[in-house]
Amino acid sequence: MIWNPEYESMPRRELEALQLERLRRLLARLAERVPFYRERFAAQKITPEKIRDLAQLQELPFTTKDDLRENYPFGLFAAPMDEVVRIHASSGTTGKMTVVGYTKNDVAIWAEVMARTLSCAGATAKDVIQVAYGYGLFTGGLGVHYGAERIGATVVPISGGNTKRQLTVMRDFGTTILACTPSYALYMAETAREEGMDLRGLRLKAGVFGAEPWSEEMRREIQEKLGLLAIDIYGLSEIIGPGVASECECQNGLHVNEDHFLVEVIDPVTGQRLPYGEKGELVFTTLTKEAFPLLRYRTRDIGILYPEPCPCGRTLIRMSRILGRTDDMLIIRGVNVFPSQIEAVLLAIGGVEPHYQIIVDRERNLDELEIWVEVSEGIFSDEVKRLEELERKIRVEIESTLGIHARVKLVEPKTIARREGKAKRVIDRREVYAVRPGP
Ligand code: DLL
Repeated sequence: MIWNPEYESMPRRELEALQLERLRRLLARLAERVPFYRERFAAQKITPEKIRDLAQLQELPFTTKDDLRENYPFGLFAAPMDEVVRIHASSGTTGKMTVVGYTKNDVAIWAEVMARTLSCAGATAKDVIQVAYGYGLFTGGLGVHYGAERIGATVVPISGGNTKRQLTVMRDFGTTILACTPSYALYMAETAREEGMDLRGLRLKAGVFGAEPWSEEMRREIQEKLGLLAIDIYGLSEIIGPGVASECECQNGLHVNEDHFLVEVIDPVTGQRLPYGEKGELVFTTLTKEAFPLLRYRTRDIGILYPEPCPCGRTLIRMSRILGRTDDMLIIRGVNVFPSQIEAVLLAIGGVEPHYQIIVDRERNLDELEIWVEVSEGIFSDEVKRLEELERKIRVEIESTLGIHARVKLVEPKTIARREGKAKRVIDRREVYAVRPGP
């Protein structure tokens, strides 16, 4: 079902006129309320009022994750704090969080785009939606929650973790739609099998899975083991959270909610816009957000745009699944992790060398993080007890900074291979990015 046909199936010409009108309003708001943008427009001699055509968007500057970091925490907000009703955050490159804010109206728009997303998966007021994304600063839990309430479905806000209880709830409450990361869905399936429970015999009909990369092969496995339609949903905190784009029942590309988020694909090296069908970095402009609007935000996510009409009747453009990243961000159990954060923790501890290796693997459908660290000569010849203590300290520090558990292995000096040129710090054995580009 299409939640809001007026916008989701709007003729392209009308949609583009609406986008232009909203873009102009956005530029005025940025120039008026955000010193960062005002100064940037002035320095580049940009007069926002002169933008009269969507193609002119290409003349406007990008916003990057570094810009967010430099304006931490609220420097880019375009609404006074008394209008901000919610804050969310995700991890940033150097440990500084990316902080985002919402006005009442932003929360309402978020509920609207999430209602569209859930409707894409066939949700109606009759459904029982189990929200197993994390609640908290992460946008997954509350994002799905508000969308599900907007539809009038029955929401089960169980959050992540406690897998056996998830399964009991799924069976006893008659969950029809599951919302979690794709890897957690597979982990649930495996736990169910161990418990002698057949998920295919339950009432599950669809799942909205995202927040991390997955592949067509994983989709097949999830659909078979859980007996449901697995829908890919995409979003990022900076833009709104989940609700930026979602697959429909055709499972052939994700419709971008373009009346709220204008999407472009650019060459990540030159910054030039690429034609439809070409692979590049996804860039979003928020057209309606009040508290935290962003102009041409570079996501570092790689994808392709497909303008061809979709059989579902939505006219919103489709993007491929995410095909990679332009940076080295890893997503481990749904948490965004930058190798630089791990490095910062290690170097602050002392007794270890700046040589380390990060190994990410998937064991029983759960991400495992292992860190090999070289210790200094002096320490290595020490007693076992001191080494164990160091290992423990690193583990605890990693857990408290990144919020995820890591296995730590101390190795002798000079055991980690040195490379000329770029060090290969990360070995990711999960093969999460799809080989095929999509529709
Ligand atoms: O992960 C928002 C979200 C929650 C999306 C629940 C979907 C479901 P962040 O924590 O800011 O926000 O992480 C955003 O996650 O730039 C992508 O690299 C990655 N990502 C999100 N959805 C997908 C997806 C949420 N469907 C970052 N496929 C993004 C691949 C995804 N990667």
